[in-house]
Amino acid sequence: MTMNWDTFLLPYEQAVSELKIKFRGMRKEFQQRGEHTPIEFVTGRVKPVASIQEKMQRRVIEPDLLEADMQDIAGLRIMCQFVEDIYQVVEILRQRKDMEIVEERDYITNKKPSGYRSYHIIIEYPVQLSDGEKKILAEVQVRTLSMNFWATIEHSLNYKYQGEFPSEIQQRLQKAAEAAFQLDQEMSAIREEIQEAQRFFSYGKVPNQPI
Ligand code: 0O2
Repeated sequence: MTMNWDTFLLPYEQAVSELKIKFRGMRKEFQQRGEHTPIEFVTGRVKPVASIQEKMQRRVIEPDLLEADMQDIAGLRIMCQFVEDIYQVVEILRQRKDMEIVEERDYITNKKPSGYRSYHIIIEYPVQLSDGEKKILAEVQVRTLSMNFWATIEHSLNYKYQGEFPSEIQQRLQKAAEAAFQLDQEMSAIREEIQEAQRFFSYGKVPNQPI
């Protein structure tokens, strides 16, 4: 079976564009209210055809099962400042009416053997096409800036070494993952102190009157 990739990927491209706008809109809402935003920035991509084909071979996925079996053809990434923000984002996504969560994978509490940490959510998202609605799967990865830093570097090294890291590099990556985790913990502790101080100083302050 020969695939027409442009036609096949069109709804995925639409989903990625729409979801990027929606997630960035969430950030704006928090900012407009003058609140701490749990979303620092958002990226998205449609998996390149070569990567889809490589994964089809590796996982032995037949073309007619591609839509159901490959959940990350549409991929969104939400970056947060703090680990607590990740769980707030997850909760917001659970409440949304325009998408349905079909699976959650918590690689924060259960880090991958590589040291990888992130919260993955598989959603079913309806795209409106000229001939009707099509529900597609998308993977939303929610992570801190620190987790993203580590994952970006590890991912690019993976390309260089094709997943077969020399043991010294493997060990250094593990250590770096641990350092990234420590950084997140320190930042969370500082955040709590800042919030505590803000509560103390705002006590008795007259709030802004609405216009
Ligand atoms: P991309 O688009 O280049 O990031 P699999 O895809 O077979 O590895 P599965 O079960 O389909 O695994 O999905 P999983 O593990 O929930 O998520 C896969 C995606 O998570 C990967 O996509 C990465 O984006 C990210 N990921 C998972 N493990 C690691 C890791 O050890 N290091 C890094 N840097 N990222 C990881 P792809 O397929 O790599 O594509």
